[in-house]
Amino acid sequence: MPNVTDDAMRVREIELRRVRLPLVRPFRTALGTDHERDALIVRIATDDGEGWAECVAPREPAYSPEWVGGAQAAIREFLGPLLLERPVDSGTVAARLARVKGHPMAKAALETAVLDAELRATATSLAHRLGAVRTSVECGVAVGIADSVAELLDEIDGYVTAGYRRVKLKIRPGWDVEPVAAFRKRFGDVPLQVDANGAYTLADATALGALDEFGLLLIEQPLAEDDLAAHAGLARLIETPICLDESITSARVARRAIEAGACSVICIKPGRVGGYLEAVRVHDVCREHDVAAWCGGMLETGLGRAANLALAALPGFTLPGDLSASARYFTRDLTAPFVLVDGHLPVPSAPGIGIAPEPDALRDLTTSIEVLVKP
Ligand code: NPG
Repeated sequence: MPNVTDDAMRVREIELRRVRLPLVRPFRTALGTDHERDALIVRIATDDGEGWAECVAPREPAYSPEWVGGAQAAIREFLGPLLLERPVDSGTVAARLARVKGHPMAKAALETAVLDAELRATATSLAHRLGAVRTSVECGVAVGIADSVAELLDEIDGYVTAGYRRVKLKIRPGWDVEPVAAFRKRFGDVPLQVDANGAYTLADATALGALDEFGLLLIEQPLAEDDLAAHAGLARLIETPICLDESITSARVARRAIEAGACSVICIKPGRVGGYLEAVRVHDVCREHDVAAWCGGMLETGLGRAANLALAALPGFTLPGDLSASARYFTRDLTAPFVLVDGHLPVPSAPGIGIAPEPDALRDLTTSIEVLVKP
């Protein structure tokens, strides 16, 4: 295990706080329907100051094996004690936590909190630390499955009018060609991509090939996450570029997927790969192979969004991300709201992740608090 550097800091306390934010409209996907965001917010207290992070684990283990209650338990039982044990710095958090298998979203939250504390103490922004080259990023919007195509088009109309630079439609068998064709008819060549969350099989190749004529930017995770070979097979059968999300759990897997011909685009989510530092390594693999990348979203509050904006400002993020304004998700965000300006959101430039929860919002939205200290 790598040695901690002179910059190592002692984590005195880990606060695990659950917050509940109703969504402005239900978000329906092939995985289920979300009505609210039940998020785990991590705050660490160190000798050098505090650090904040949002754990992206969703309410149910439907996207991946992780869920918010499980992430909290993993931190309480195993990951938290490892972090509290002795001083640590951001570059060694992942190695410290590696003896616990899995739980990338829980690990990512702890690493981000350490990064935030470290960067605040040295007045450095996360964007600078990660290698950002932009001060604002182009935004896309993800649109859930609707009750009817007419309702879907109405919802999208609001987003296109608001200035989003690309739209992502959630699809599943029976809700694919029809909404895509209707979108093209109504919105012309507005950049469009679709996300299946693994709902198809290779036997659906003909149905997926029917999307070829619509000039989509990409189809995200059409098949099962553990089947790179099937994605490589599908890539030979359809023209729409294949993007992987759930399948990409590390930089090593990203390299393998690209080399296997399983994808030509990658959606990078820090929580899915265990943190922002590994997310940068996935980004580097994409650049090395000339593979397009974009930053995914998991209905984060402003806290998680701030950090995602820093990541999306790296040069290899060549497509708009699932990075939307606070108002697309919540009537009241946990932080000062992110507001879309000309289809872009600003990359936070203040130290650390560049934002902290608003005290009143934090108080009003909290449903429970648990504090871990060194035994
Ligand atoms: O804008 O944050 C956003 C939502 C983007 O569609 C989105 N996320 O499958 O990528 C996904 C999906 C998701 C949301 C997955 C929540 C898991 C939890």
